[in-house]
Amino acid sequence: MSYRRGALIVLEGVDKAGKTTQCKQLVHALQQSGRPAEMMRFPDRTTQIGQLISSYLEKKNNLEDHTVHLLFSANRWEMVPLIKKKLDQGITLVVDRYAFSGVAFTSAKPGFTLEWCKQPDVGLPKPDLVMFLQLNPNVAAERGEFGTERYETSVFQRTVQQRFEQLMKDTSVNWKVIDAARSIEAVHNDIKVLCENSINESENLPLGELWK
Ligand code: ADP
Ligand code: FDM
Repeated sequence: MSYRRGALIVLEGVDKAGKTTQCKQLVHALQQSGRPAEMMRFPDRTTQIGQLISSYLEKKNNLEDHTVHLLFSANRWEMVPLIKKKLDQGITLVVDRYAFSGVAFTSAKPGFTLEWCKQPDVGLPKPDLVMFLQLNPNVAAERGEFGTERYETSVFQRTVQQRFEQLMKDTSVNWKVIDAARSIEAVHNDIKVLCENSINESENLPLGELWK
């Protein structure tokens, strides 16, 4: 039986690494080359759970740290039926942040282990490819001031970067590190090649389960 699903592609990286810019360009390039592709982002602030998260990030409400971690995870789980449906339809999903941001950000807070933080996301659809946009915090700072949202401080972002580095040691995930300090176009070209290879490799393989 022929089975051609879309690929689940994730872009991760610290603030201002260029994730959103690159996700948009990648989706556009894939569509131009005749491959069905759509963008998703987490948190998805449009759902009820997403709205709670959004007002937490905007510091309009406070939530207990474990609670907000579980809400970020729930915000991914609520999208799983849609993710699976799109992939089954042959649509490649390009996702701006996923469970790796979830773990990296919460575990950067005092008292949280990587292991605890991973548990709620165990079993999510496993990305076929996770591209980590690597950017030195000093270069990121040149891309503009931090905004006013929660987590947007250089001290916190440095800890987040360390947590991402710990997560990238896990070889069960298909990580690719991209030098994000180059021009938008140079970064895009690398990402596009990796993504096209991943689409070709994944199309006949079943979707995996994350951290299982
Ligand atoms: P992120 O989603 O990772 O926070 P963005 O894509 O929003 O990053 O980019 C942050 C800022 O940096 C934007 O102003 C964007 O135009 C700029 N930018 C993105 N990629 C590059 C790049 N390769 N070189 C210089 N500036 C960039
Ligand atoms: N974030 C994002 C988390 O703390 N946990 C998560 O699971 C995810 C997906 O939320 F500071 C953080 C990371 C970032 C913020 O910002 C979302 P953007 O600008 O919408 O990506």
